[in-house]
Amino acid sequence: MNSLLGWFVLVLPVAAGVIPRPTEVREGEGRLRIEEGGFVALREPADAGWVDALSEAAGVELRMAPADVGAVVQFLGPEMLPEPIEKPQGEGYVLRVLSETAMVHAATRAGHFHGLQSLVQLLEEGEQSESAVDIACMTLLDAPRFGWRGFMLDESRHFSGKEAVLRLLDQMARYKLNRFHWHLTDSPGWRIEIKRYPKLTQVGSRGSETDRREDAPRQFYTQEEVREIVAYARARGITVIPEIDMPGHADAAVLAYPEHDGGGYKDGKPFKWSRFTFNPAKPETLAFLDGILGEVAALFPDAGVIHFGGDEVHFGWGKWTELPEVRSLMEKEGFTELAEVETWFNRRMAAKINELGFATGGWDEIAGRDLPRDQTLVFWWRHDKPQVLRRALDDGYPVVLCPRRPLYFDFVQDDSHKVGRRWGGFNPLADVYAFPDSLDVLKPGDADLVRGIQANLWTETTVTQARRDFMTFPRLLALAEAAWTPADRKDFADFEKRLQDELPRLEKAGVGFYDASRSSLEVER
Ligand code: TNX
Repeated sequence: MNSLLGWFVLVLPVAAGVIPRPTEVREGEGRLRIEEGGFVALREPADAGWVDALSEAAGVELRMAPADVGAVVQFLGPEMLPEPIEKPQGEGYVLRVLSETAMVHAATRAGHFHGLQSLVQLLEEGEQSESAVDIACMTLLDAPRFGWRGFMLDESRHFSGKEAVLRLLDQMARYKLNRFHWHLTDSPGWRIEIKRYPKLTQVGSRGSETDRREDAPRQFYTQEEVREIVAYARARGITVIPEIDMPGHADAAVLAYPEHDGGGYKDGKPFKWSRFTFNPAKPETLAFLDGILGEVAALFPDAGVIHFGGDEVHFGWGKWTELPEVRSLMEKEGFTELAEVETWFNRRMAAKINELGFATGGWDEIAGRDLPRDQTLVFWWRHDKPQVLRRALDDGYPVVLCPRRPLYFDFVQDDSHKVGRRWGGFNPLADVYAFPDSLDVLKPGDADLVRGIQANLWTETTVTQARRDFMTFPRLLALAEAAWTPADRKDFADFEKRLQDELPRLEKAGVGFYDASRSSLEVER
């Protein structure tokens, strides 16, 4: 019986559960037992929350170690690693589970934080008893494939609100995602308080894609809430990137301040959003946008990047020819096409963002505008235009890959689903997982410029939080593994197995998801 048990323990797969899959797992000998009341030695007392996270995962109460006490979990610098193990850098970590103690080695707080997440997942799947948990000994040597592992949330079409955002950040942190791109403004609603321009939220925050009533409730983040969310994210290793979309997707702002209207005619024809653009050439409008960007810069001091949209104006907006300020700009600069006006506007606003100390993020329309390569980040979204990505890379722009297919989470994930988008196909879990190795426009020499990958949840068709969850999970987990795990360690069948063990944990955390093995029904609203 004993020998049978021993054999059984030996063949138990090591680190079976960790998502995203670690770069390297070395099997150890024996098991580590963590008892009730065990000590955790932190690097910073401010990270006391890590002890709670470990306690919850272990199912036993652990305590912060006083100095010089033997701790069962220790966060250490890379210098404490025994020689033959390569020292972790940046966001990398080495987690050594030995029979007496577990040690997380890293050079940065982010590295320690990622190691913590792996240890939490190991403890959750450990052998838990009333007063102890035990886990197999092993060493994880782990580091991310990409530095930019992002998720974008559209708050304008439908508003998520603070509670949902904090919960999303918790989930992102668990799976080692590190960029939260916050799409805060768009045609249906303006969602961030700007003190200098109070009407942006008094007027512009009312309504949504599906609620066009003039007296619809206001929905936005106060500056205090923004600061709280940014700090919450920072504590979890996540940088929040604000997006203020311009010159298009401007209806909500223009409704509040009509003097900045650039018009909403598309190629001479009226369309749904009648105030779609800002006036791109009016000095007062540029000053207004500068004022907004100034407050945004102060609210997101560590963002590194301010995203200014730049999408879907299609290289000049038909209605602009009617604006006197545009006409005189064209005359003064000798422009013959509206596309030149859009380029001029992009360059003007990018210069402001750079002056504020940030790089400019923009949708892929901004490539080809000769913006400073070292201060611009291009978000490639038009999957049907691989040549745009190719050209941006050849031109030397750093890029984040977030093509509609397979990384737009407003696209359906199962062929039977009806409400979400499609474009010659849809975005099943397996396609998210296979990205970006499934892409054929990349060349080996692009590695330095490809900063990473990101999924975008546009919310036109996601009215409720239940549906936003349904569209986000479990694809967020596939995204996380695609962004973190080296290509040669990716294995979709193995991921699916780990995912089955993970779904009950999502459920416990109150997160909804799509699971074909239970029901293929779509959460439609
Ligand atoms: C395109 S992606 C847009 C968004 C929409 C999305 C819907 C991008 C830069 N613009 O405004 O919400 O498609 O899938």
